[in-house]
Amino acid sequence: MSGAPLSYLGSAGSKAHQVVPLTWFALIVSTATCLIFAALIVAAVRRGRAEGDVVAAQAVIRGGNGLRWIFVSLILAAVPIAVMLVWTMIAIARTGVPPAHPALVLDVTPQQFWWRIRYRGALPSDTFTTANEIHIPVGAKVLVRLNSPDVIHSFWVPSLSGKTDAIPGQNNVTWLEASRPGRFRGQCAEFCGAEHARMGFEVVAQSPADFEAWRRGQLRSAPRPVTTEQVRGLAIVEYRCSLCHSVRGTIAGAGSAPDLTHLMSRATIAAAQLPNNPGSLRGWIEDPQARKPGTQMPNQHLDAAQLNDLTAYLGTLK
Ligand code: HEC
Ligand SMILES: [Cu+2]
Repeated sequence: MSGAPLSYLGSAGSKAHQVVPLTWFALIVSTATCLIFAALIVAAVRRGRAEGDVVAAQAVIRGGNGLRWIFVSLILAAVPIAVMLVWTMIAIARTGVPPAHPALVLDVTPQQFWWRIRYRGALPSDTFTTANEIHIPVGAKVLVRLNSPDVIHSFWVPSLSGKTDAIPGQNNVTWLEASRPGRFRGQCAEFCGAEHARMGFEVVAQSPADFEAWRRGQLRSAPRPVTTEQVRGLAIVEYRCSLCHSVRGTIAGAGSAPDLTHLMSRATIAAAQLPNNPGSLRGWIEDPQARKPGTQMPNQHLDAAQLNDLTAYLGTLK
């Protein structure tokens, strides 16, 4: 159950560690209550049948001490509710306030239907943009600043953190801290249009050394194309794709679509919908609407030779 990608019954970070035990407590208490009530109702019905006509004639018999049961059950109900109330308040206090001194600050900008992620560094040269895959070091408190350029979306990584809306014109903040390495699935949790359900992302929690290696890799510009295929591929990117995408180190510098500079370093494409392999990449570029109807990337009507050149070039963007 807690192995499902979007399960909220397992936790991998300090925020979720606060919430998951409370969830189990509420689940167990409510299930037990339902079962006890069902059993009592069945017992009452059977007892009524057994006593036969006497009960039928006198539906309500006010016996000696019936009220006592009501008091007892009120107390029995009040105890778990009070526990849940206090426990919830503690959990909110521990998860609600973002860290004052985060180790990492990310600007996450969800838009129809993918996630832009900007890593802020101390210097402009330490700042870079990527998409749909958030890398964080294990044990670091990460501040996530959310804003939306179009409609309301919601940032949700069940095993690390609850939902926080991204609202146009408003800066919302949330935070993450992973307690172990792993890949954790995230999802847009606010209906935002046709492909809302296919607007996923992944959080990759890594050891600080692996994270640093990844970060340095992301800061690099794209390598120059080498083969003639790759050279033609870059020309197509600059001519056909640079309206929306950017590849740092080339003249493609637009920001309305995922940054492709290190496309090959990501495990998935199209907001965690397709595995990132040459076949699905080619299929995506050939006809994005067939893979993700309603996506904001248009069909470029490229022929087979152009698709070959493009995939050859995109393959170099590691
Ligand atoms: C009109 C704008 C536009 C143009 C032109 C465009 N794209 Fe896109 N592209 C997008 C958008 C928007 C997305 C995000 C789609 C989504 O996930 O819903 C995208 C996604 C992608 C992705 C997946 C990236 C990822 O990490 O998920 C690739 C690869 C890609 N485009 C390649 C290309 C190539 C190659 C071209 C040129 C032949 C191109 N695009 C032209 C808008 C565009
Ligand atoms: Cu969304």
